[in-house]
Amino acid sequence: MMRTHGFACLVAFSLAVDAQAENPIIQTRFTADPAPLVHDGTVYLYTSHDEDDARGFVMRDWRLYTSKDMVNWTDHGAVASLATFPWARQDNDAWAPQVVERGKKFYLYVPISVEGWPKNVIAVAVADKPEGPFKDALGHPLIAKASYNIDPTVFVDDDGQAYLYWGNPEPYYVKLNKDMISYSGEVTKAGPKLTNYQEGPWFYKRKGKYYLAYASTCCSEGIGYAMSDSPTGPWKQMNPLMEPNKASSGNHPGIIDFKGNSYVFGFNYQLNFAETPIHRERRSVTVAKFDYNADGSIPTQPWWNREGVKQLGTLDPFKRVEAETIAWTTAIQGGWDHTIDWAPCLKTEKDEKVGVYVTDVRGTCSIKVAGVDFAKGASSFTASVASGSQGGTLELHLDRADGPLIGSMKIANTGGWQAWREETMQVTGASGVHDLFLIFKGGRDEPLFNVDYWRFAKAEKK
Ligand code: FUB
Repeated sequence: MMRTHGFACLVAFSLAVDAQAENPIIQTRFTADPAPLVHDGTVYLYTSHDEDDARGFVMRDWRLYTSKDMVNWTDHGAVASLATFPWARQDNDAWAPQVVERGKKFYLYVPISVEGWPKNVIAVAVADKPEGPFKDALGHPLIAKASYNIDPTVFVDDDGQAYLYWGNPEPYYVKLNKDMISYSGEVTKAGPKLTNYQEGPWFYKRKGKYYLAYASTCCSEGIGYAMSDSPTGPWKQMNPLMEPNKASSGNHPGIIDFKGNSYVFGFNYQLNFAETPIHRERRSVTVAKFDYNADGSIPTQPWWNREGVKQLGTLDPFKRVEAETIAWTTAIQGGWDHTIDWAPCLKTEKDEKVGVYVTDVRGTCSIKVAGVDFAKGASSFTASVASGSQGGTLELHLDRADGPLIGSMKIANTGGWQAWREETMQVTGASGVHDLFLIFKGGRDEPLFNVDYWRFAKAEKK
């Protein structure tokens, strides 16, 4: 989290590298119901999405963020939406998703609703790549209407049998067929009853043991989990994985192992409460690292912290970096001595031509990219930009928003918001590993300029 600091602190701490991420990990949108998938050295984090003006649940699409280091997250925009399922209700109810991989295809399971009571169904869409686009696999629900049909989670066991669990206020399961879009046998209630089960199951296997983690003990929700020696139970309820917290009515686990570490994702309402004291369904995905006990059980974890998790490795700035790769973004209001925890100052949009880009940047606005390895040095910085306004200034600082300035350039009107062109500035003083802050400066009345991607050039060897 950005702290209040003045220039005295700037001198004292200018060499500090804060490679810690911040929780919540996405600040450009309200996100919930995290569903991480590890594929090819990358975490693909699928989320549901609370609209900016939501009071209760207002949810219309599912979004994807990726990271190789657990700290810098790249926005891939919406990978599916209610329009993917034209036979479903179109104005709301795009709830908790999960994507699993099988046979080089990626299957997205989602709860949505249809006309009439009960309204909840589970649908499946398929894609050739984890980034989508996901297409409706059936043209109708996979799991027919029932009041308990929310929050699907799918796991493919070592013997090839896939299981779909889901449900509120009790978990149900079916065995999926190999095609992943049909099932065999009856819908069955999992048991024996898990007394603290609420919703949001997350089903997986680790070291021969099966786990069913879930949002527990409504409301406030913590995270509970159960273990079993078999994929269909009987389930043994374990200690709470995370106790509920009054600051958050909801929670929703997604659990992975990645690069030798174990992580649990969930959500809190921190960004909502940065904007208003009123509780609204404007949630934000969080992450914590944890360690299993030797017997496979999980010690109770503290509530989501503000610091997030440690970065795994560094980011290479000499390759193209999407501008929507962000460890933290916030408006900087009232000058450097009055930086604040979080206020929105930019958006991301997706476009057929250039993909996702940073847009609608206003005022003084920062993007932190954590743990950037400038190696022996960088000589210049090039960004693809577009502006339909008077433009603004882009400054690059190391370590903090008010850390050493390594370069600055004015971005003028390029002829329109999609009139992209590369602009280059010389940089000095960037070598070794630093957090990089892209600082946008200009007025608040109109957007400054869009940025699609950036990269540094290596300094010539002397
Ligand atoms: O996001 C909508 C619903 O809220 C989810 O489906 C539940 O798990 C809870 O997080």
